[in-house]
Amino acid sequence: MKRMKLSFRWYGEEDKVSLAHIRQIPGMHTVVTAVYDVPPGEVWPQASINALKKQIEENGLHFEVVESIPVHEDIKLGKPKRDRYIENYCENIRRVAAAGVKCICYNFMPVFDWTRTQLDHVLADGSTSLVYYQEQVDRVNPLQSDSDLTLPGWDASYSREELKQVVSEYQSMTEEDLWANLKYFLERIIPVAAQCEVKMAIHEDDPCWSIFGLPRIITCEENLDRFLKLVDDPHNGITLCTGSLGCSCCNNVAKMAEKYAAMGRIHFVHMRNVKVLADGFEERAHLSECGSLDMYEIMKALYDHGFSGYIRPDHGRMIWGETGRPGYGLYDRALGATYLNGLWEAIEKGERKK
Ligand SMILES: [Mn+2]
Repeated sequence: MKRMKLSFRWYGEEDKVSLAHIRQIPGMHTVVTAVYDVPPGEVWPQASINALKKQIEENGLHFEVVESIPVHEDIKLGKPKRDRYIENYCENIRRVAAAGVKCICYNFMPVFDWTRTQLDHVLADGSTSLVYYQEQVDRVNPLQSDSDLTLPGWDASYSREELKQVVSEYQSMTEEDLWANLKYFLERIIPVAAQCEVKMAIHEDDPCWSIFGLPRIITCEENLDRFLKLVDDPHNGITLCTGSLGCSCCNNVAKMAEKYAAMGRIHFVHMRNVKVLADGFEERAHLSECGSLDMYEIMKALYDHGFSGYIRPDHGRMIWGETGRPGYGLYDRALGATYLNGLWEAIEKGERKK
């Protein structure tokens, strides 16, 4: 019987959420983590990878998914040094594969990873969540160094001047340039992933539209179709992030789940719900009625098309007085995990009775 493998993101020793707690979530299979103390573009020490594996396995869990191996900006920009960084990337694939990793999540967003305008917006029930209001984003100009506005989630590893520098390097780059650089990267890493039997799973851009004039391409069905054809190999797949795609009402996430699961190209799923607003979105509890996404329809699509990859509850709210890394507390994500288990069991048993 094909079955999803439930997973949970963990930020290592620094994480306030412990492996001892994660293992108590019913049905938990895999811990999703990474080596976080090596700068992007460099090779991860095998000892660090093996230490993660050991700790996770000592807690009765598996270490089969890495999120993320970051892609150096020089690769996205197509700069001369990219070949060296791509070779390091390939070496990281080999090293995590040697430790038993089966799936690697990564993204190809210029400069900024996920972007939000507030990380502790108070919802009606007193919980807090991450929100994105376009009108606030539009007031920020990363090229203006005297601007005192910053957004949470911005990479603290850049100083304001460095940020200005790297953003300006993208100013002359078109979406087509970014596609070409992505293709160049995939053509070199996918054969290595295939050899190591590792599934590469690109994460969609979050939110799935251009911000600050930077090109963004992993945003919609048309572009995901194009992405999968760049290197048409089952090892070149996607992380279906329901919240990243679902914050645009142009994306029909259940339809995309159905299509790409049927193609065998969804290797990892991030399940979270968002409430789409006229001018942005708010992250909400996982339950369908709390947001704009029909979580049942998405799970049903995955089930119907034989999904047997990894799935994890994505960002959760902060509830019950918990403090910690925004989006990555224990309680609401554990509720999300239990909800995913419930959906799957109900769908599976309902289908068996037919
Ligand atoms: Mn995600």
